[in-house]
Amino acid sequence: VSTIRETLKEIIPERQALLKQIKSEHGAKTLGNVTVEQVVGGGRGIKFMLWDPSVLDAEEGIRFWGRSIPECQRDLPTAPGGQEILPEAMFWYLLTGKVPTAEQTKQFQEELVSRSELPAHVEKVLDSLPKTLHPMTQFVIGVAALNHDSQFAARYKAGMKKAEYWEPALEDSLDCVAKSFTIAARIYLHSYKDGAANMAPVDKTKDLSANFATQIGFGDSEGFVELIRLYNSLHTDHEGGNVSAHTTHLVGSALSDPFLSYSAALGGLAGPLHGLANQEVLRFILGMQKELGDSPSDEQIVQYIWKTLNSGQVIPGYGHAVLRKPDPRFAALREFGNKHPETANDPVFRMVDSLFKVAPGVLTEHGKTKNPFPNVDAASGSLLYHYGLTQFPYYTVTFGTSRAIGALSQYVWDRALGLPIERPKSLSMEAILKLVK
Ligand code: FCX
Repeated sequence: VSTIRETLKEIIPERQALLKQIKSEHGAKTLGNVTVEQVVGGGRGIKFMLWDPSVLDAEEGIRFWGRSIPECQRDLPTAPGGQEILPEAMFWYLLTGKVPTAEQTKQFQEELVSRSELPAHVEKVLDSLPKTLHPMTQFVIGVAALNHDSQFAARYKAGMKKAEYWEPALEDSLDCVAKSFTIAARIYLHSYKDGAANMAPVDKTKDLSANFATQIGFGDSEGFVELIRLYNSLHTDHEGGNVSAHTTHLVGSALSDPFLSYSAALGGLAGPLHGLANQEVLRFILGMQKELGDSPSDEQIVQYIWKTLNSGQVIPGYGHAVLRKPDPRFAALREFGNKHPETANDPVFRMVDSLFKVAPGVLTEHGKTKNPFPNVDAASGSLLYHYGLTQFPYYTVTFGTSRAIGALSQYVWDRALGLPIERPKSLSMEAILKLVK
């Protein structure tokens, strides 16, 4: 069985040659003009960054190395007896563009799980934080503290050659993903239970999701474990321009190690317009349930949405900077909810479904958002809530364990391809006026 290192060693020269060819044959060609509106409008649509593991189409949604979500669900390995993609298999796939065999998946899973224990200093730092500190802030701190043992930082200091960068970048990235699951579990026990002193030790025969579920006390629920596998596979990557992926790429371009790069990304994921939206969705749905009861009529939901919009708030879980159709990640989570009898009849999940029926119409009539459809955050929280993970300020942490997989896959490629430090041009208003005169 070839390992992840051997597989990458084989592919990297091919991709390096492809990039060289693209640069030499097409380097001077243009990919489009940049308008003033784009510069002052968050860079929408500017083709700016190289990002291999996934590409987002506005109509169709995300494709991972060319495969849609249903195609990944068809082709990627699951846990024995399970139905959902294993995040470990997704990680291999995002790193290499190749579907891992069952053997490779098993070996890779074992390697990741064996890396998932935390250094004592990280446990100490996490356990010393105020329990009331937002779980995402704890996550930022925990991941940054892993930098203490960064192989990339140590080897850079010792004078490593540029051609070798990807190797310790890979080692650190595997550590960062594996340990993020354990950090996440520790944060949960610290914030919402009696602390992490008695946290279950890692079971090396199980996958990252099953270990995480056991550590936070939900290991007996096969439905929950499968949800965590699906959740962690779906949130991995959404091309490079979103705040968390782009931050990893940007900070990494200064040759900051994977831990520092991903810790910075988690700060962006913690924003309400990005990953924190899944927490906001649950707050919104529970507020609606409290006011309207378990089975409100469509008309009542429409009125509730208007009330929210008229008070100047956004409808969390709806809209997207790139997508113009319902998010296929939402569709996959909704399908999960509908296919399991226990979730299908859950009042909070049903509420998500009822909202989906009417919200696009209201948002269209409201006329502001360019995309009135649900994004990934619209359904995910209600499923976690069903299984008893009811502390919704925690939800973005589960997004964060997953996003590490995609963002750090590209981090490894950034180093393998020798991409330079990122430094786009900014302009003052006066400079813009001078240029457009
Ligand atoms: N409810 C109400 N108004 C909305 C809206 C929504 N769900 N989505 C967009 N709008 C508004 C914007 O606030 C903006 O208003 P303004 O002109 O007064 O500033 C206008 O519509 C145009 O915005 P638009 O171009 O459609 O969207 P952007 O690219 O600027 O922003 C996000 C995209 C996702 C930030 C936006 O749709 C939003 O705020 N949605 C709610 C929060 C959310 O669900 N975020 C998660 C997104 C994602 F899936 C993730 O990263 O996790």
